This record gives sequence, C-alpha cells and structure tokens, in this order.
Amino acid sequence: MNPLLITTTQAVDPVFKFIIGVSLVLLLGITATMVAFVIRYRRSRAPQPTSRCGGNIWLEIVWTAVPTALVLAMFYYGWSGYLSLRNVPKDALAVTATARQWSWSFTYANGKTSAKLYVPVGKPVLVNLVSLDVLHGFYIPAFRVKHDVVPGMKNHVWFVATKPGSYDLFCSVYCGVGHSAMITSVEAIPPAEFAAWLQQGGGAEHAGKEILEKHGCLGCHSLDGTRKVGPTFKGIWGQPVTVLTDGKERTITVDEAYLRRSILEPNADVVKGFQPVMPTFAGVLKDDEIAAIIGFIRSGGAEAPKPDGARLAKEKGCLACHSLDGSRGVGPTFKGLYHSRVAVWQNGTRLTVVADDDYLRESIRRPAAKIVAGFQPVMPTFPDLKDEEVEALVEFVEAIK
Ligand code: HEC
Ligand code: HEC
Ligand SMILES: [Cu+2]
Repeated sequence: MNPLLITTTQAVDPVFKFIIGVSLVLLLGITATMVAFVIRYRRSRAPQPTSRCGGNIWLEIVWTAVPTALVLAMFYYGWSGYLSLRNVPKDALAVTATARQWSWSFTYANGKTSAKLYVPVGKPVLVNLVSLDVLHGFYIPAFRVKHDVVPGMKNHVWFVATKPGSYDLFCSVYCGVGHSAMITSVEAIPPAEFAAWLQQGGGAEHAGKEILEKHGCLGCHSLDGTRKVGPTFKGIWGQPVTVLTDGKERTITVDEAYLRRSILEPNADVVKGFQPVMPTFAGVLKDDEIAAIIGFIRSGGAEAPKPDGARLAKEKGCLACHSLDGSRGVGPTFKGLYHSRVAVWQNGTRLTVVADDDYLRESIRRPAAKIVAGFQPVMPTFPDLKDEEVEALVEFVEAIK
C-alpha cells in the first residue's frame, strides 16, 4: 500500500481521540475543582463571606484564551480530517452503491453487480451513492464512513481496507419497516483474488460484449466462428495462434497478455492470414474495459450466460420483502406461491386469481396492477430488469414449493 495514503480511519480517529481527551480532562478538572470548593468553602467552615474579590484580569485572559485555542484546534483538526474524507485518491476503484427499500447492491465499472461490497485490500475505493427511493445512510463503522444517500443527489465516500476481512455495512437512516434488513458486508480480499472475482460471471461477460459493440469491434470480429475482416473471438482463449511478429512467423497461446497487446498494439503480432488493418485502442479503452473484454473472450466469447434467478432475487432485494420459508414479511412469501389461488385487489374490486406465469411476470413488471389482499402497495418497480432476468425470477419463484 502507498505509505503516503491517509486512510479514512487515520483521518477520523485522531480528531475523535483529541476531542474525547480534551473533554475528559476538562470534565475531571472541573468536577475536581467543584468538589474541592464545595468542601473547602462549606457553610460550617466559613459561615461569613470573608474575602471580597473584585476581579482578576489575568484569570480572565487565561480562561478566555485557553478554551478559544482548544476549540480552534478542534476545528482545525476536524476540518483537515473532513478534507481527507472528501478528497478521493486519484487511483481509487469506483463502485456504485445503490440503495433501495430494503437492500444494497453494488455495481462495478465492468457491469458486474453484487449484494456484498467486494474490495481489494490496500486499494482506495470510491463509492458513489445512489438511492432509488427514499433517504438511506451508507455506514461502515470499521472505516469510519457514514454518509446520507439522498434520492436525486450525487454523493460519494471513499475508504481503504488495510486488512483482509469482512466488515459490517449498515443503513444508518430509518427508511421504512424493512430498514433492519439493509445490512450487508464489505469483503476485503487480496487484489489478485479481487481481480479474478471481478472477471467471473455476474454480468462481466455481458458488459464485455456491450463494450465490444460500443467500440465497433464486432464489425470486424464475429462471436459465432465466422471469419470477417478479423478473426472470430469464438473459442480462441487458450488456443495456439500463428502470428507475424516483425515479419517472422511464430506460434503463441492466446492468453491475457496476448489479448491486451492485440488490442493496444494490433500491429505488434498480426494474425497470419489477416491484413494489419485493426486500429489501436490505446487511450480509447480504459483498463477495466480491456479487462472486461478479456473476461468475455476467456468465457468463450459466446452470448452472456442465462441469468441466475436465485442470485437476482438476492441482489435486487426481493428477499428483503419476500421470504422463502412461508413466513410473512413486508410482502407475501414465495413459498408455495406458484399455481396457488391469490386474493388480489384490482381497481377497487377484490378477485381471486391463479398465480401462473403471466401473473408472476405482471407482479414483477407492474406491481401496482394487482395488489395482494392484506398487503400494502409498497413493492417498487424494477425498470432495469431485462426480460430474461424477469423470466429467471419467475422460474426461481416457481421452484419454491
Ligand atoms: C477495422 C476492423 C477491426 C476493428 C474495428 C477491430 N479489429 Fe481486432 N483485428 C482486426 C484484424 C484484421 C485482426 C487480425 C490482424 C491482427 O492481428 O492485427 C484483428 C485481431 C484482433 C485480436 C487478435 C485475435 C486473434 O485471434 O488472435 C484481438 C484480440 C482483437 N483484434 C480485438 C479487438 C477489439 C477488442 C476490438 C474493439 C475494441 C477490435 N479488435 C476492433 C480488425 C479489427
Ligand atoms: C419493498 C418490498 C418489496 C420488494 C423489494 C419486492 N417486493 Fe414483491 N411484493 C411486495 C408486496 C408488499 C407485495 C404484495 C402487494 C402487491 O401485490 O403489490 C408483493 C407482491 C409480489 C408478488 C405477488 C405475490 C403473491 O403472493 O401474489 C410477486 C411475484 C413479487 N412481489 C415478486 C417480487 C420480486 C421478484 C421482487 C424482486 C425483483 C420483489 N417482489 C421485490 C413487496 C416487495
Ligand atoms: Cu435504508
């Protein structure tokens, strides 16, 4: 870790200790003086006022100057600590924390989302705070960060986990009946493990494909094995490839270093049988975008895998309101829901429907269309859910017997 880096803990703790220390000294000093005076000048010992003191200029200067110096010192320490909390180190890893009633989800630059905040040990992490509904509070006691998450307002915090481990992450603002469910953790893992975690599953492949589309790679490279202006990406990972390096032929294995070089210096190794027409993407693609592309090619260069309903239900916060074990939460349980008969309110009329595929789909897409009798209409909509994700959730709910 960069030894010059001040962590948020290092920014907050000295100020806290200073203020507590000064307060303790004053509390004890004042209490002791008070007790001594009460005993010494008690009525039985001095029934008549004896001295007549008109004032003491030095005493007054001291008791004005010392407290002023103390509170100014508190302000100075507090302010410089606050600046450390606001000034994010330049190389910080950016993550977006999305708060909704009643769950957290974390989105990384490559599109991967997670219900826990995974971070590499020793690297500063910038967390952008987004609320989809009401006021929440992002709170990690271990790193001394706490910040309101205000709907419609841009906000951020940052921190460094200096030791590997699992740290609690809470919502610090009462945000409705499910508030206590807004608890998750920061998982600090070694940087190499983190890089591997970031690449695997969970939307990284999908993000990789989106980047390929955005930068026009797929105009020259296919994903299905057909030859275009450039070679296909299908199944090339780990395979030998014959290239011309400075006019000399050699065979190398497609690995991370080779892919990176092919993207940044396409003319260094030109695949045999192709023209050196690929433009360089150095300075165009960010490091994490290249990592996402490599992750995508590594995963086979095929379409994104089918979304996992169980994972989605956790990440999207469905399970904060819906139980799997039959118990009643903010919403009805998923247990035994499929094909059961449900009493619902629709436009003020009570009717009974059978919970089939269409009903479940509609319940997720348009929660307000039919309200299950006996429940509040508080289920949020999930506009960012893709169709195949809704299908995965429907399948997941159906499987809870
Ligand atoms: C104008 C067409 C064109 C575009 C656009 C293009 N490439 Fe290429 N690419 C090629 C050609 C031709 C080759 C083979 C010759 C070479 O190695 O330079 C190639 C080779 C590669 C290779 C090595 C493949 C292998 O089988 O060994 C990779 C990886 C690659 N490109 C990635 C990308 C990425 C990522 C993008 C988008 C950011 C991209 N390319 C955009 C034409 C293109
Ligand atoms: C804030 C709490 C909350 C969250 C988060 C939430 N729901 Fe709901 N959900 C409810 C409530 C309350 C109802 C019952 C009232 C209604 O029908 O809108 C409900 C109803 C449903 C129903 C119909 C249940 C039945 O018994 O007929 C389904 C299916 C459903 N939700 C699925 C989901 C899925 C999938 C997610 C996650 C993508 C989700 N919900 C997220 C609160 C929530
Ligand atoms: Cu909250």
